[in-house]
Amino acid sequence: MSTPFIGNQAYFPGIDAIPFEGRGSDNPLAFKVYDAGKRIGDRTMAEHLRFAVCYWHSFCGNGSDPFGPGTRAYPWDAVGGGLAGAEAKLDAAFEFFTKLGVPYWCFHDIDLAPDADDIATYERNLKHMVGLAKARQEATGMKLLWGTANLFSHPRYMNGASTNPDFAVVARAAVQVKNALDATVELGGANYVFWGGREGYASLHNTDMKRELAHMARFLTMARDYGRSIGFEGNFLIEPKPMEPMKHQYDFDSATCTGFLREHGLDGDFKLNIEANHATLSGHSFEHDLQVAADAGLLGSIDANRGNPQNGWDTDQFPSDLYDTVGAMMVVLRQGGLAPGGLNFDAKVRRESTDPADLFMAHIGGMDAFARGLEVAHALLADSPWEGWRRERYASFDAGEGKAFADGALDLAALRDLAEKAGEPTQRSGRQEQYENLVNQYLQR
Ligand code: XLS
Ligand code: NI
Ligand code: NI
Repeated sequence: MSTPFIGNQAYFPGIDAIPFEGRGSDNPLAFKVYDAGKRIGDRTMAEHLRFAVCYWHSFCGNGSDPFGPGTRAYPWDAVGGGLAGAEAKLDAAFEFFTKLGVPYWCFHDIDLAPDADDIATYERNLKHMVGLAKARQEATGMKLLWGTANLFSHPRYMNGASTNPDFAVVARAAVQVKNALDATVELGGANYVFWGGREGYASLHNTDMKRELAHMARFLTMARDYGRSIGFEGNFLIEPKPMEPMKHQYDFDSATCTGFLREHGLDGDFKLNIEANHATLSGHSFEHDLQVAADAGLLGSIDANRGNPQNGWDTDQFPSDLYDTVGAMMVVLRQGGLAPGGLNFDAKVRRESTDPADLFMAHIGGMDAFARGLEVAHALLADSPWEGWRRERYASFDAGEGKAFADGALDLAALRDLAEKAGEPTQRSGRQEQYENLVNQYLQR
């Protein structure tokens, strides 16, 4: 099997299109579960999962950490910096996307194009790279899940972007958001993401939180209005994260972001992009933050990764835990799917994983983990007693006085009188273990 690469040279020689070989295969460069065209319920796996590869970790990251420099020198890095380096990276990225067989990708403005303090140079670089990316999208059929602007790396944003106490920095942030929106529209992006990297504070001593939050809402409203004015019809997405890099970030978790969007009248245009490792950093489970977003009608997209239970930071590991993927896909299936969102691998290979092949194996594992999560969640919802058990647990609200209560047809005094008539409630088990056993039973099928 061979896949044509787009560009000047092959950056992943010796690796062809990743085939589906099934569970019996020991080939590390083959899918064991993810079979794009396999139907699960009313859709194919590819249609359910809508996988995306992220540009930043996979093609810009080099393994550096606070204690040491990068460990990886990928072949496209040898081209050097500037536009030539950016073009090589783009070729490598599209070769990777098409060999892996994912339909979507995601990027920040300055992942794709070289940054520059001079605004005209920055804009020229980005336009040039967007033109090339558009040609590669057309040649390969790849689509953009979302675009975004990096408003957290440059030192000018150290005190925040839209929440910066200095108006000059807030305005400078608009340069990048306007251009990233233009780029997203030009590339037909389905969504546009705001991750508030430094929107928060390190100390309340010097921070007027109320004022900063009002500025953030103003800025997002302006971005929404600009996006709509240039024809962007997709969802704007906020990505909750409680901390890191700031001590406290304003977009703490799903519940906090839901309240913020509703308070500022933004919930018609904005939804949430939930990242597994951010949910766990905020003290929740991945599944919990997905459910809170879904219940608010605001689950827009997912950044798929995982944290490490021993570490209190955003380790951005590739997802491999099947309980996590089953739990996530239960929420996604119950809400009828993720579109126009998708599952973006906002994940990086470990610093010690230095071969280009590791990048493939990491994504293959993540895709197989979510494909298995999809199969099991679908079977649990469609074929197992699970939903029936849950319905039965709440059945006392389906008719009679319970229904009258839920419908608002009873007052507190009437409720008291009903209790007196009924006597002490009969104890009813929650049966958590029964559900847990069912998950394991279906995982082993
Ligand atoms: C960082 C975030 C970031 C966003 C995009 O923790 O996950 O990668 O997804 O800015
Ligand atoms: Ni993250
Ligand atoms: Ni993310």
